[in-house]
Amino acid sequence: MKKMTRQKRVAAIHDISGFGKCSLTVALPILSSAGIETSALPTAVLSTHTGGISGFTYRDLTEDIRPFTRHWHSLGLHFDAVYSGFLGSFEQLELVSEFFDTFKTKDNLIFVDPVMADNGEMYKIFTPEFAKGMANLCRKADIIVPNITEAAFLLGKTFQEGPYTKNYIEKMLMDLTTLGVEKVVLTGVFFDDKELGAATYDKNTGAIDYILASRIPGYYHGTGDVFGSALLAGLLNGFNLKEATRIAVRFTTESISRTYRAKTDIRFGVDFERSIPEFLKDLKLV
Ligand code: PXL
Repeated sequence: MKKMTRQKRVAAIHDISGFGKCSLTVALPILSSAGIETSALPTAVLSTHTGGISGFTYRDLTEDIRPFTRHWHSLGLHFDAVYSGFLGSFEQLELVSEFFDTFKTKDNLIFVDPVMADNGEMYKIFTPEFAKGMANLCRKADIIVPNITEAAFLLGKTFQEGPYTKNYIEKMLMDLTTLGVEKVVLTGVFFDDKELGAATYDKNTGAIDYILASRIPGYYHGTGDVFGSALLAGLLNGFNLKEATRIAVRFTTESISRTYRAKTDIRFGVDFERSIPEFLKDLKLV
């Protein structure tokens, strides 16, 4: 058991997709289970996510973002981290940037997952122009967690299919820090067809680390959000970048592996819920 410390608080800025396990329906339970108070700023309400499911509803909440920001500011709230994910428009990027300006402090963490693309393609609601706006938002972050496709779009480069070389990944990590961020965690890294995982770079220490795990076949929806939420939970529980990434890779891989064995529809998200007990052990919370 860890000794009692002040409870950490996160502002999570994502959409809420009712079904399909991603964004807020993933961030809230994962961060809460790790003992972190999580305030939610929903950017849109959808019946499901947009990844391979048609007919979803989409209620945009752009108009509510500034009033949320002002109200929370008027309450004098402090956040140990601000975690942004899926944002639906340029206007939302602008408003979230304002949120960062309002709540940034000397020692809190602005954590941006530049959700917009995977497998070499932008998600269908985004244009390549959107990547420029997202790159601007990343400039305000302390840590960003793109997958390789998102990293290519952020850098204005053509997506390259894997397997990758260490040179390629390390150049990408360095290039991403030219956006002004201190820490980068790149996901979807692989050097052969057996393993897949993440590469981390901390500009302050110069350390680059690879955390790979056995590859499980299939592309499972929402795993970026599972990974990002677990990584943030690790960082806020005092683990360094490499250790927190290791915990997040393990949590995500276990969740995918259980879902693979259950043969669930890959669009319906992963069974991360039943990985929580092991996750809490890894975090040394139980
Ligand atoms: O997991 C990323 C995500 C979040 N929210 C919505 C999405 C996606 C990815 O497709 O569609 C609505």
